Amino acid sequence: MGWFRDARFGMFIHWGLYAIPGGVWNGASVPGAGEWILDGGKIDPAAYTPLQGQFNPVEFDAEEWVRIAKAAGQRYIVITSKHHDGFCLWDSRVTTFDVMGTPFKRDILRELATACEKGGIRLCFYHSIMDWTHPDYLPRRAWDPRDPEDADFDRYVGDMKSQLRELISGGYGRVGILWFDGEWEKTWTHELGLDLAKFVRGIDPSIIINNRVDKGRSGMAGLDTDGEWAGDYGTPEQEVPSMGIPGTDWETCMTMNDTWGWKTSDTNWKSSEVLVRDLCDIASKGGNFLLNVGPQPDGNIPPASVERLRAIGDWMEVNGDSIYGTSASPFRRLPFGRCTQKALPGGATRLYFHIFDWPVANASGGRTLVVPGLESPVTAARLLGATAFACEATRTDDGWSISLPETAPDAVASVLEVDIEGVPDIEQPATMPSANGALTLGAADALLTGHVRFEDRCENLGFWVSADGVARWFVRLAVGGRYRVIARMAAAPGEGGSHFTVASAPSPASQPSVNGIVPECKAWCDFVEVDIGEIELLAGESEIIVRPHTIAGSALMNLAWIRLTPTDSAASTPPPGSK
Ligand code: FHN
Repeated sequence: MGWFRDARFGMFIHWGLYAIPGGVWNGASVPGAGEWILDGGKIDPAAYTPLQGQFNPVEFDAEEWVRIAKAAGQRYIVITSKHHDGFCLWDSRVTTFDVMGTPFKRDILRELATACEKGGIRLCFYHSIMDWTHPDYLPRRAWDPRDPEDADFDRYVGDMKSQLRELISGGYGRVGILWFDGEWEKTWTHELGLDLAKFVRGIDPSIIINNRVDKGRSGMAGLDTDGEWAGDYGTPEQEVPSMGIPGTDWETCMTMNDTWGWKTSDTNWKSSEVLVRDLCDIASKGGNFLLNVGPQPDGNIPPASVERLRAIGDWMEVNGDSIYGTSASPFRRLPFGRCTQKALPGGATRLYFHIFDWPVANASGGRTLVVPGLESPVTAARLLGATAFACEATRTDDGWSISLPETAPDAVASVLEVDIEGVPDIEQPATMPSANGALTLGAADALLTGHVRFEDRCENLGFWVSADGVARWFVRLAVGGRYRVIARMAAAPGEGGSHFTVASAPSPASQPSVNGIVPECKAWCDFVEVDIGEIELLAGESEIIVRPHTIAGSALMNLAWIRLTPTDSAASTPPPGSK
């Protein structure tokens, strides 16, 4: 996984026959992503496959694509060798439904492999297990008039293996990743996934295989559910995990608009500012960013995509060291942006702070960045991309404060490089009791994993649609004791009745958790405060963890805050392990 972790940033390419209709069929716009038009338009495969006779991307230039990717700072390319429609972008001996059967008659993947080899970019292949046109794939689309009795799924798997062998050993260079997809249908099983991974490894043990070869993926969150699954890394799609996942390799794949394959009507482009910050956010959590382009039927990458990639490349030109070869932030959270880190020779560490919010002027008119909780001695600080400015680092009670110039070198994300002695020693932020001893755990301070997110609308945790959604806070107490738990929450009419637990860890002997029931309110933001019982907390640092027990409606609840108020029976509970 070494090159994968170093690369951090890749280009996803979704290209095939679906680029020709571009989301329109028989004059009507077809809902859904461009590459799903056969499905979205309920098109008879026999009416779709003739698109092969129209595929003639005369402006395709593999070297231009590689130049665009390199200029963006992308270090690998994952291209659809075959998407769900079954059309093959290379000269396959297994089928005539390939690029050699088109007016274009050129092996696109071979040209791209040559250009990648020349340009020093790793070439990887996305390969769909699901195949809507192959005569032996099952299940067929419901509207497909062909008789499924004629299909032989084992024969389909054999064909897929033959095509993978063509791609791995057929002169397309050293394949970096096999990016499987379309593993979700019932005909694809865990056993077949294990077998396919073993087959690939048997040809080239160095190929990285994503987790979609098997059945372990937890939906669009992309990471594996518990269990032994094949695949080297997780694949969150169109989302970034709320927190880093120590010990897990993962890669977020994302479109720049809403479609993977070209769709003429999709102009909902993310800004380059959002994409740069997504890159920083993903790297700060130890992940890779696979950013997609959907080339047009003429072979050009859409200008709107090229424009964004150029902007990202300009940023990477100056700040790429803060992304490539870095690992996840040692900080639970930072108020001003993100952080990545790199080990330096001799045991020191280089921290890269991505500053999204430039500090406002302090009383003396200067600007300082306070890095909360950093205990390690700072030996040097340097602002990337800035004209000569000597950053001064000063130790404070709250961590380190580092002087900065009035103007940020980059309005989107300025990078401050800070060298420290040894490995990072951080006193992580934790909620402390207020004057009356209460602990208020607000939605904005929660550390989130799974399907739950912070919503600006009512400053709440929401979209809590799955039992894997967990919110946690860290609290620090001088003495332990018992606390009354009040939750400020809401659920729309008909959405009440869900159950959740509030637990502390480490768990004291008595009362480590309490259960709550979500009330039905007038709306998702019509909050009520509910006393859900008592919990005991130990002295020292504890985690307060809120997780669903049963979700009665479409979502657990909207949660504004949890408040822990000392009860009269507060008893001083010594910290764990103390005498
Ligand atoms: O159905 C595909 C979709 O077309 C696209 O290829 C994405 C990219 O990861 N994967 C599947 C949807 O999850």
